[in-house]
Amino acid sequence: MSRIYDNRLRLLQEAHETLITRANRIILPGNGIFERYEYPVLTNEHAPLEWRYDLNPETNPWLMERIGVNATMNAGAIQWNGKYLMMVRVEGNDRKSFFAIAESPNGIDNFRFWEYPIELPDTDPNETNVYDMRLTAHEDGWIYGIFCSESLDPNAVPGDLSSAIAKAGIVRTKDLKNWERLPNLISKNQQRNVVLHPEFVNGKYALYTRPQDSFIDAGNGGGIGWTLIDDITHAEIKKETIINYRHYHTIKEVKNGEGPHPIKTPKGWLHLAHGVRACAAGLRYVLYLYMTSLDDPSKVIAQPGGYFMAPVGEERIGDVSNVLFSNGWIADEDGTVFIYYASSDTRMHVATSTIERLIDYCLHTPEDKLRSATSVNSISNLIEANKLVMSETAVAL
Ligand code: M1P
Repeated sequence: MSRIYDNRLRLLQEAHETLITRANRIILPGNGIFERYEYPVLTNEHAPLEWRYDLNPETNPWLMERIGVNATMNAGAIQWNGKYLMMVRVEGNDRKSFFAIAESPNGIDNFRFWEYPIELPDTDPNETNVYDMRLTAHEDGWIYGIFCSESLDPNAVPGDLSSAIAKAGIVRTKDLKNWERLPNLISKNQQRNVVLHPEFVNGKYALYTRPQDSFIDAGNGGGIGWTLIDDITHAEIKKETIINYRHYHTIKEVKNGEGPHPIKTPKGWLHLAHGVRACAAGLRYVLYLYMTSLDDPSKVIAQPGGYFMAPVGEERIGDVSNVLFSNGWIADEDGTVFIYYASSDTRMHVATSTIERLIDYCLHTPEDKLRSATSVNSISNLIEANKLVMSETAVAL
């Protein structure tokens, strides 16, 4: 082996191991609702060296990278055998995304990819790209993954190489290793951000949907939809109802999509979603929370106004800047919630909170009443209430 090869291998292995085993640090005091962490939990550099380098000194004497990884983003998440797993959207330098599982012992650092990426059953030669898988451990005993399956629009005019079709692909597994591909969701609209509810509703499978008129534009697609499915092995949308609408001059004016599947809490189903607005710099993606009824998961019972998380600092910058996107979170038995979110379509982060705090946030944050005057009113009401508390505290002292 040449000295160049030997030195580079040692440097690469040391740098990789140092990155993966780096301890993450909570950033305090935060806003009381959740805490961010100092380092991203996953970057393109976390991808195993074996995926990227030909490690044979005969065929790669300079130890050059042969297959580049561009981004690690938009990960589904699940707890598995006491470990925290992300189903990561890995994007290669060739722009193709694929899925790979990264595992951590504690949910906040030491995420390490499994040896191989997921080899999805390849059932459709027109399927060009796959991404943004939501994992749901359903009460039927299967773990489902629903993801976006993208292909070139067959009706695109000659020369238009951008128009695409988004469908919801469905896979299921019992061990996260062997995956069964089910037929794509049949829908009259294009679909992205489709999420399986973890319980049967009226004896049927329930899906959160996001109908859209075209690949990019929601068009008449009003927001987050809801549909009941008779047979998940031949899933078809027969009736779709919008349960969470887009609104003028809100964080979800342009697009509105469900994140991971909701978490069941004593006060209702807790939902994490993304809202999109347009501005001079392009689209701005933020995360928000809402709650639905335990009796009817399609009935909204709490909608705190504004965003829950928006990009800050380095999160603002990346391949698609000004984007936070989440399709994975994990609730521990002790009530801790690990929120996995991607920034700017580039890297994965974690934030932590608790079920109790997130419910409190949902139930006590004023709703967006859709006008500046009503927003000022909410602030004035808070100031008045605070004055009362402060004067009572002063009297007590
Ligand atoms: O680039 C931002 C996001 O754009 C799309 O989001 P949506 O489905 O809401 O339109 C997706 O391509 C998503 O993966 C991406 O992060």
